[in-house]
Parts: sequence; structure tokens; C-alpha cells
Amino acid sequence: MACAGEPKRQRLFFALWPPPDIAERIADTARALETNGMPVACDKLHVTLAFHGACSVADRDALIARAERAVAPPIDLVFDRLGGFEKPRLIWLGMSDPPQALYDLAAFLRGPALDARRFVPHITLQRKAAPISACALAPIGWRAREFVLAESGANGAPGSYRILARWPLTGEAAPSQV
Ligand code: 2AM
Repeated sequence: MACAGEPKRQRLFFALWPPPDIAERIADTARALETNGMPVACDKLHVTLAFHGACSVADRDALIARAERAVAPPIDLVFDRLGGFEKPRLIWLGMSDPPQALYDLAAFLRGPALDARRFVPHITLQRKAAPISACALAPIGWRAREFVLAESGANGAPGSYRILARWPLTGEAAPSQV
């Protein structure tokens, strides 16, 4: 529990958030699964690039300054794999051939604090699901044109997300849009 006067910390992460039409296609795919996990709502589907955890206001400002220095082009993603993690137990949508530009952007946004080698690009479809073996899936293509800074557990509500700022992927550094 935060003490009186203690500045609030926010759980922050950078992510790619699909536009509604792509999110809907991904959610359709998730609905067709025979796995028994708790589905992630359509508007919460995303690819986490860098999870920075509990951040102070100064940490958040440093993350925003880092994002403003990011130089990355639009990133073409093709989701064609389904799989499961055992810890935590979840079903994910992934890529058989993730583009290098995705790793480069994630590494930049992770910075020295987070190990870039631990970046496993995926979209969580279901939580608390029984494990499954990875398999191929009809591909869903998405040209990611922006990345976002989001808050997890926004307003103290577990499982809710709030997008705090967006940056376009244009190949040039740009100020935030929120
Ligand atoms: P997940 O979907 O694989 O669970 C917001 O919580 C996002 O950050 C989620 O996409 C979640 O990934 C990811 N996340 C949460 N805690 C994390 C942690 N300790 N390390 C890495 N990613 C984490």
C-alpha cells in the first residue's frame, strides 16, 4: 500500500496495439480456439515490446524521452503461429519469422535495464489456459504504424490498460501524439 504523500508508481510498458479491424480478426481467431483459457478482450490485444514494471514519474519521463528518440519504419508483422507458455499459463499468437525491425525497436525501448534477448514477440489470446503445442495458423498480416506507452492496471484495476502516448513509425524520430 502506498503511504500518504508517496508518489504513485505506474506499471508501464511499450507495445504495438493493433487497429480495430486487425484486433477483430485476431479475436475471431481466438474465439475459434478449442482451448479453455480466459479470453483477452479484443481492445486489450497487443504485442508487448518492453515491460518496465513499476515506474516513478521520473522513470516515466525518461521512457517518454527514450521513445521520442526512437527511429523505426512501419513494421510488417505476419502472425501465423499459435502456442502456449506454461509460466504464466497462456495461449499466444506469434510469428514464424518476426522481422528484425521489431527486435530493433524492442531492444531500443527496453534500454539497458531489460535484457533484449528475453524479448519473445507474441499476442496473448487467453490466460489461465492448459498448455498446448505450437502449431501453424492461417496468417494474419498487420503493418504496425505506431507504438504506444501504456499503463497496466490503470486506476488500480487489475487487467485494465490505458494508452498514455503514441509515436508513429515513420523512420524518423517524432514527438508523442497524446
Ligand atoms: P503477457 O501478455 O505475455 O502476459 C501488460 O501487463 C503486458 O506486459 C502484458 O502483455 C504482459 O505480457 C506483459 N508483462 C507483464 N508482466 C511482465 C513481466 N514481468 N515481464 C515481461 N512482460 C510482462
